Amino acid sequence: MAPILPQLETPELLRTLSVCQLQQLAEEIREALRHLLSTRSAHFASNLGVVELCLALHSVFDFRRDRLIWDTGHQIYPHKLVTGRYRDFDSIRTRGGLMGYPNPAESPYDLFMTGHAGASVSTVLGLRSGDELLGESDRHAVAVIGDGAFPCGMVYEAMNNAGGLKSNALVILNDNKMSICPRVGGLASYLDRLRTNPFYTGLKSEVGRVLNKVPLFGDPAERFLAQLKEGVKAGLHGGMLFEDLGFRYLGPIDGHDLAVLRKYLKMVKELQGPILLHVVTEKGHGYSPAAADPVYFHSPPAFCSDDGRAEVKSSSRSFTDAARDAIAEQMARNSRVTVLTAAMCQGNKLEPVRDAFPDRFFDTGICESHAVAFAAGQAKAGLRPIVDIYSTFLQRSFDQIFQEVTLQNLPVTFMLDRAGLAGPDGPTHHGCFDLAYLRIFPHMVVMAPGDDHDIGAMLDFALRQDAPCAIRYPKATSKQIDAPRASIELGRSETFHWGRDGVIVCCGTQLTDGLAAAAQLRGEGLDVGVVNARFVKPIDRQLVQRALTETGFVITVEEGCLAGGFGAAFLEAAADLGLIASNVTRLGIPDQFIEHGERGELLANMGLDTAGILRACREAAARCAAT
Ligand SMILES: Cc1ncc(C[n+]2csc(CCOP(=O)(O)OP(=O)(O)O)c2C)c(N)n1
Repeated sequence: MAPILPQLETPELLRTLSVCQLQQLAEEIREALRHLLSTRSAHFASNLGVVELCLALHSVFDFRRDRLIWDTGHQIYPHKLVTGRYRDFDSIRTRGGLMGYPNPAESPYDLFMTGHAGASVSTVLGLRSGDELLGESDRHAVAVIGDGAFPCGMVYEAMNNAGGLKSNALVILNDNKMSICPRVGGLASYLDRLRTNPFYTGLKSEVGRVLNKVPLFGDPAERFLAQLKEGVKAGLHGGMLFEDLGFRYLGPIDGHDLAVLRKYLKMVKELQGPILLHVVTEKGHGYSPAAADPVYFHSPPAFCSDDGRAEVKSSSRSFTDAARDAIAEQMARNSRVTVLTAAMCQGNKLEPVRDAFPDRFFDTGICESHAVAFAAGQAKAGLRPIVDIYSTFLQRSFDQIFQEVTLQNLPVTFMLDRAGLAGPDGPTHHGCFDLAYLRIFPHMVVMAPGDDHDIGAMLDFALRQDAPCAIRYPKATSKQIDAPRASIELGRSETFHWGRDGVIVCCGTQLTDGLAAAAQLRGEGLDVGVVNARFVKPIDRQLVQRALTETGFVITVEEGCLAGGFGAAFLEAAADLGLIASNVTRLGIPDQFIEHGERGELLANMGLDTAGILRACREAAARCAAT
């Protein structure tokens, strides 16, 4: 048969295809995904798992009017392929190309730009409510959410609301038994019980057969669905959680059987009130290495071999490795130290810590606000919890950092990974805001290591403080500065060299760029010093005083937003000290959301590399010379 995918300009065509043609299309989509992974790292296993679900949805609903939100959004690739983006697909996750997450600027079929888990049920409910109030109740609203995202607290806030509103909202639970790592917690066990229900396992084929005979609408369909539910309930030997919340529960059904999926979707389309359709899929479906190891294939490096594995390169150490090793060392030294992750054990490379200290390793699932409050409880009880978390996801815990941690002045340590530009994941994953949102809280100590050495030293320092501390570092290969190092002291920067003409004050790992720039400027006859700021809060006031009185110009450098960040803190300190700061240039992330692309190219684009620092120094020196 002729390939279908290249001809597919819009998803409307899907409604005219037979199940057989849809199956062929599913294969073509999987081939496109495999091909993509032969060129670059991308989300893979999750996308393989939703191919049939995506096709079934687009062939039953009309998402030009109906509403569809893919929770988190990392499993959006099949949706992109069938909504007119096949031709651009090879550009995905590259600068200027398609985003790896939903993006309304790319397509009207993407309603929200997302990347953080757990918001889909809320936004779908809001869309539905808006459509009802605006007289467009014919528009269906569908959220597809994975079992990893499903335990997010917000999902239950939304389900509670939906149950009360009795909204016509369809929530499809895509249950593949996995978050990035195997799912954890009580809800995971509950879903296991639903999945292993004898009614589902034993009668699966029977259901498929009966389903063909059931009319789609009206009383017979209702009776059929009621019977199914009774069967599931009987197998559960207990209450039905979702039904008790006001949802009508349907399933579990086979998420790779296009005929069954389409039949169910057509039926639920006609039903009133909130519905939870439980769809069982296999993460990595259709590519056996991914199905066998969905953790590795969640977002693997580009394929190099037939089994999809990447060549094992001489592994360069990353800041994430440095943080993990420092955590392991502290846990070995002190039995009160615990580590918490919110479903990011793999991303934070914590597996060896989990295996070495199973009693003191806590995976809360994708529940960042809970993780922080949980850590506060541990700290109050006398432990020394480390919350190991991506900068962007800690945003979910803003209020817990305020109330449970800093207001109580509890010694919780935050290790913020992926601080700064996260690269190809783009705006939802960049960690631009942490310096600004952490330094506002009384008691909080905020640090940014200048290199690999600082990470271990800062963690050691943090665990000796009687206060909350945060240490933020980027997603990058770690760098080590070859020079004698000062020990970490609260609120003290580290000066490598003082300059007559100017000083570069680096907050974070652009320190090596600052040193390289200063070395080059020396060759040009400019004496520019380099300082490792280390502390954003408390900021080193002695440094501020000296920089504004004993040298020509100051360049502050940070891989974080300029609004409220380190440079802003520097200017505030200058004002408090009554000093004029007109010779200060702040380099950092401008007041805009930053696109996706390789971290290096994004940094270069905003002048946060050696060349950018050089440029800023030369301009500042020229201004000084002119006055
Ligand atoms: C708030 C938040 N925390 C963490 C993540 C990182 N993350 C991305 S996908 C994922 C697993 C999601 O599991 P699930 O929803 O079951 O989807 P699957 O990949 O299994 O299809 C996690 C933890 C995130 N995107 N958002």
